[in-house]
Amino acid sequence: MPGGTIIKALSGFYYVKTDTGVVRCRGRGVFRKKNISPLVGDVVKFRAESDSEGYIIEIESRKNELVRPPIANVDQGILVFSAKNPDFNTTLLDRFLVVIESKKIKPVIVVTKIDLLAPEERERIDKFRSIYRSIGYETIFLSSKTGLGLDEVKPIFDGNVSVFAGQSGVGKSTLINALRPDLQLKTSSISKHLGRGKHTTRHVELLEIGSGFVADTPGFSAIDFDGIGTGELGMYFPEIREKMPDCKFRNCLHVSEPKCAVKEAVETYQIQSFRYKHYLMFLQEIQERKQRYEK
Ligand SMILES: Nc1nc2c(ncn2[C@@H]2O[C@H](COP(=O)(O)OP(=O)(O)OP(=O)(O)O)[C@@H](O)[C@H]2O)c(=O)[nH]1
Ligand SMILES: [Mg+2]
Ligand SMILES: [Zn+2]
Repeated sequence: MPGGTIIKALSGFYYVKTDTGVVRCRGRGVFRKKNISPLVGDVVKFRAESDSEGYIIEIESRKNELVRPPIANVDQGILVFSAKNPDFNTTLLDRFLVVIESKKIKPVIVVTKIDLLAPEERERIDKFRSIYRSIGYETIFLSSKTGLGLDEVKPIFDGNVSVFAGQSGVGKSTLINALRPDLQLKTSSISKHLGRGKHTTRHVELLEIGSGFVADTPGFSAIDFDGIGTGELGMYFPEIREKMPDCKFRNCLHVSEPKCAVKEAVETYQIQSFRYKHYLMFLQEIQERKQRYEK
C-alpha cells in the first residue's frame, strides 16, 4: 500500500507527500469513530484511487503531538528571534526553551536580521551566542537579506520535521523564502506587524527544505507553563539540571535553601545570573498558577 507524510490539511482533504508526488486523500469514517483525526505530520498509508487521489487507511502511531500548532511527529523546534526589530529578548527565548524542553523536542536557536546590527550591538549579541552555546544549544546567526549564515542553517532541516516558533515579524517566512525562493511565502513589513500584533502566517503546512520539512506557523505563540510543576522546572534549564544533584535537599527549588549547588554556581558565575533570574521568575509564575487552581 502506498504511503507518505501528511503535509497539509485543508477543507476535509489531507495532502500526502509520497516519494513521487502529492496525493489528495480523504480520511475514512473509521478514524472519526475512533476519535482520531489525521494530523499534519502523520505518517499514513492510503489506498490510491488515481494518480492524485486516495483514501487514508492507516495512521502510524505518533512520536508526539502538538496542539498549537496541530502537528504530529515533531523532531525539532526552531526558535527564531531577531537580533533587532523586534529586539533580541532572552526572557522570551528562555520561556520557549523551557516549554520545548518539557515536550522533549530538540531546540535550535536561530537569530535573524544580523545585518541590522551596528558593530557595538553585535558584540552584545555575540556574547549571548557564546552563552547559549556553552549551555549546549545549537545557535545560528543569519541574515536572510545578505545571505549570511544560510549555508549553516540549511542542513539543520535535513531529515527532520521542524516547527518554527517566534514572535510575529522576526522573519520566519522570509528565511524560508531565502532557502526556497520558489515558495514565495507572504511576508509583512515590521510596522504592519506591530500595528496589528497578529501573525501574517496562519494555516499549518509542512514545507520541504532539503530532505526535511518545516512548518512555518506562528507556533507556540501563547506561551504558558501548563503542565509543568515547580519541582521539574530546573530540569528544563540544562545548566541547572547539571548542578541539581549536588544540592543538599532532594526537593531543593534553588530559591533560599541552604547548601544549594545551583545558587553556588550562580555566585561563582558558572550559571549566568540572567538565566537564574528567569528561572526564579518562571518558578513564581508556576507557583501563582498553582495557588489559583487550588483556591
Ligand atoms: N534586515 C532584515 N530584515 C529582515 C530579515 N528577515 C526578515 N526581515 C524583514 O522582517 C519583516 C517580517 O518578516 P516575516 O518573514 O514576514 O516575519 P514572520 O516571522 O514570518 O512573521 P509572522 O508570519 O507574522 O509570524 C519583513 O519586512 C522582512 O523583510 C533579515 O534577515 N534582515
Ligand atoms: Mg510569516
Ligand atoms: Zn538547589
